[in-house]
Parts: sequence; C-alpha cells; structure tokens
Amino acid sequence: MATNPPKLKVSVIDDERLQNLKKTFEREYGGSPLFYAFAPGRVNLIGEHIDYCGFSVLPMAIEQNIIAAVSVNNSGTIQLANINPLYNNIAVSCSEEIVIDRANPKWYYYFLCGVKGTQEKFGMTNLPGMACVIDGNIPPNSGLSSSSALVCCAGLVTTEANQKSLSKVALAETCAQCERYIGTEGGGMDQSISFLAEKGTAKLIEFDPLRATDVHLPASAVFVISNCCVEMNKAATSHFNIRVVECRIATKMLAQAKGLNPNRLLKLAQVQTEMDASLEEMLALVDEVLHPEPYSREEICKVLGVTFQQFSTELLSANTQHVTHFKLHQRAKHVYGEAARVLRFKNVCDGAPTESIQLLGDLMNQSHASCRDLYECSCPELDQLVDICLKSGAAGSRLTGAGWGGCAVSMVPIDKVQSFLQAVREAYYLPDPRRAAMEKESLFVSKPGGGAAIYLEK
Ligand code: ADP
Ligand code: NG1
Repeated sequence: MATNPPKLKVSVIDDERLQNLKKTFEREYGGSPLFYAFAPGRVNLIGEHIDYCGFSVLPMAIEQNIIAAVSVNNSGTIQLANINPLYNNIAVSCSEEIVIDRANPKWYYYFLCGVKGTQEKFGMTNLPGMACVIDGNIPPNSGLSSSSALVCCAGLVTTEANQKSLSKVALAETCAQCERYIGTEGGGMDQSISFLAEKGTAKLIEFDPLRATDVHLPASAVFVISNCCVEMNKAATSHFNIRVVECRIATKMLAQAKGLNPNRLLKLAQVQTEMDASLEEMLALVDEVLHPEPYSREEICKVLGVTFQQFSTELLSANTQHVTHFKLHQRAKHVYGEAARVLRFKNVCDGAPTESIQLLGDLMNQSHASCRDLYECSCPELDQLVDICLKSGAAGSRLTGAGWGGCAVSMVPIDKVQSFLQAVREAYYLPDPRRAAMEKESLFVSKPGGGAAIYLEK
C-alpha cells in the first residue's frame, strides 16, 4: 500500500498518444523528454460529497488520463505546453514563490498547484526548472476529476524531476492539499484514487488515516459513463464550497446541541465518532436538532455564540462570503445517508449474492435522489439523462463527481449493454446536434484502470 508509484520502462513508445506527445515535445523544446508521468481521472460509483466530511467513498480509476512529457533544466522557469490548443502555452518563474490566482483558475494553475504543494512538502526553496508538454483526454468540468489528474500528474512530475520519492499514500495526501491552492475545499477522494488505483478493481477509500481496499464489482454488470454535456467549473463558481461550508456549520450545530466542543470539530464524521453513534442514530439526531428551513447567519451565530466576524473568518471560505442562508438539515441528512449507502454497497459487493445487481442499483438510485433533492447538486439535464439511463435498462444510475452538470454513471447488466447504449444515444444525444457531436467521448463503458505512474524511455 505505501509503495512508490511504479516506474515503467518503455523501450519503444508505440502508443500513438505517447508518440504524438514526444513529437510535440521535440518541436516545442528541441530535445527529448527525460521521462513521462501519467495520472488517471476517476468515476465515483457511490459516496458523493462525503469525502470532505470524513466519510469513505467508492471510486475507480478510468482509462482517460493526463500525461506529461518532461525534461529538467537549470532555467529557473517552468515551461508548459498543451497538446490541446484551447490551453495556451505558458512560462512561469520557479526561482521565486509560485503564486496561484484563485480568482482566475486558468488551466496551468492546476499544474502549478501540484508543483507548489510538492515543493513545500519537501521544503525545496528553489526548483531548477523544467519543460513539459501535457496531453489530457478526460472530459473537463464533467465530474471525472480532470483537474485532480492534472494536479496529481504535476505532483508526480515535480517529485521525479527533483529525484525525490514518496509513497503513493503520501503523494495522494500531498496532492489533495495541493489542489486546495485553487480554492476548492475538496476531500481527497480524487487524488487518492488517482494514486492508489489498481487495474481491475474499484476501491473503498477511507480517510484519517488514508487507506484503500479492493472492492470486487459483480462480473455480470458493467459501468457506463454518460456526460450530460453541461460543464461545471468548480473553481470558477461557489457551488462546491457552499456545500463544504454548510456541512462545516452543521457539524458545529450538532456538536453544540450534544454538549461537544464545536471548536474542535470540523467534519460530520467527527461528530459521529465523538458520539460513538451509528449512522442511523446520526440521521435521527439531524431530525431532532436541525430544522428544515434554511438557517440565517443571525440564527447560526446565536446558537454557536460567535460574532458575525468570527462566522465570516472561521466558518466561511473566501468565495462564500456572500451567502446569507444555509440548508443544514438537508445537507447533513444527505451526508449521513450517503455514508451508510457506501458501506451497504461495499457489503453487497463482498457478499456477491445473485440479486446483488439490483441491490447495488437501488443504492445508486437512492444516492442520485439524495444528491438531487437534499444536496441539490444535480441539474435538469443530468436528471433527464439519469432517467433515460434507467428507462434504457440500467439497474441503477446516478450523477458522479461534484455534479451541477457533468456525468452520470450507470450500472448495466452485461447482456443489455448494446441495447442500453443505443437507447441512450437515441433518447439523449441524437436529438440535439451539440450533444450528437460530443457523443463519442460522452458515452462509454468504463473498466477500473490503474493508478499514476512514471514512464522512462530506455
Ligand atoms: P473536473 O470535474 O473535470 O475535475 P474541474 O472544474 O474541477 O472539473 O476542473 C476542470 C479544469 O481542469 C479545466 O477547466 C481546466 O482548467 C483543467 N483541465 C482539465 N483537463 C485539462 C487538460 N487536458 N489540459 C489542461 N487543463 C485541463
Ligand atoms: P470533482 O468531480 O472532481 O469535481 C469534487 C471533489 C471531491 C468530491 C466530489 C464530490 C475536488 C478536487 N474534488 O470532485 O473531493 O468532494 O467533488 O463527491 O475538490
């Protein structure tokens, strides 16, 4: 578990993408790459918006990834180019402090987050300089963790370029911290699966301390990803951080009501641990303590005995200062309910009874309903797509990732896959020319892929 990411020797780079990356590198910088690094995106099968509350999640890595071709030099500059012309080339000094502009989350800031956090992890004052070309094929802003794959790739690149070494767990933890420089307060699921994934298996990811356990998915079903074609850039909006803040406030309100010290507690999982209660008991506690009407700042400050100033600086983030009302009951209900569904999903997979596909499908459907109604992180297009997936033969279907757009993941019995794909194509993609044009990269079967690695040319 705590081993370093593999270094794979590739004597002949025959993969078309790698060849193209190498050629672009040579054209851009006039020499050959010293090494390549890759980090995969992920699809979360169940356990949405609960990693930052301290609860376990159940993702798998996908085949799509970010690859970097890298050379190291003494220029004191990081040069970045991208195969995709939408992402402009950039050169940034690394002989002074790397600054991330949160107000303007351009693509290269994600890479620089990975560099900066890794530099700090090793206490390196100056970086020598490097030249990189990036190639990614994860649909961006779609809940498949393109941003985290880029951050993880950059973390791995920086570690290798400076001849340092870290275990996969330490890399995952470092990169989870790194991505926070962009301003979103994620929980670490994406970076963990990007490093800890193993081909052929999904993982139960547990936090504090971080660990990953194999989850064997039923052999008689596959997971199909479908993108609703609505993009949601997390760092450029406040949707995500508002949910993080609501969960933090709910934590404090529950702690206060049960006579625990709210100052020490930040995550809903910590309240459960402190109370030594079951998730069912936590759900009952939410009903008992929190009301369904949105809470105003005044009410929260009064209950917690904090000033408006403390509320702003200690509970809100920079991009949530404008929020006036907070849905604490609904968010906490989702989190404890979803945490219970993850454990049930894992138990069903472990038991592998014959009826497991429908049981797992039901859990996925309940998860989507909770994301849509309690957590309010879906959108009409995603709901429509999930509905079409169910009507097309999926045993279960749900939004995956942060939501407010992006992808659904559906569990489909193997013998129905072809008819499922055709039915979703006809009902969701073909009637709309924009969606039809995006269909090839938007609707696909996904198998559990491997984790981040370094490639060296012989
Ligand atoms: P996701 O759910 O895909 O992680 P985010 O909104 O968190 O969505 O991050 C997406 C951002 O990551 C993009 O807007 C872009 O800045 C960056 N990104 C994703 N893929 C690439 C790529 N191939 N090359 C450069 N930047 C990328
Ligand atoms: P994506 O789907 O990559 O935006 C985000 C968070 C995760 C997790 C999910 C919701 C980051 C980097 N990622 O994922 O930690 O909270 O939303 O389950 O913030």
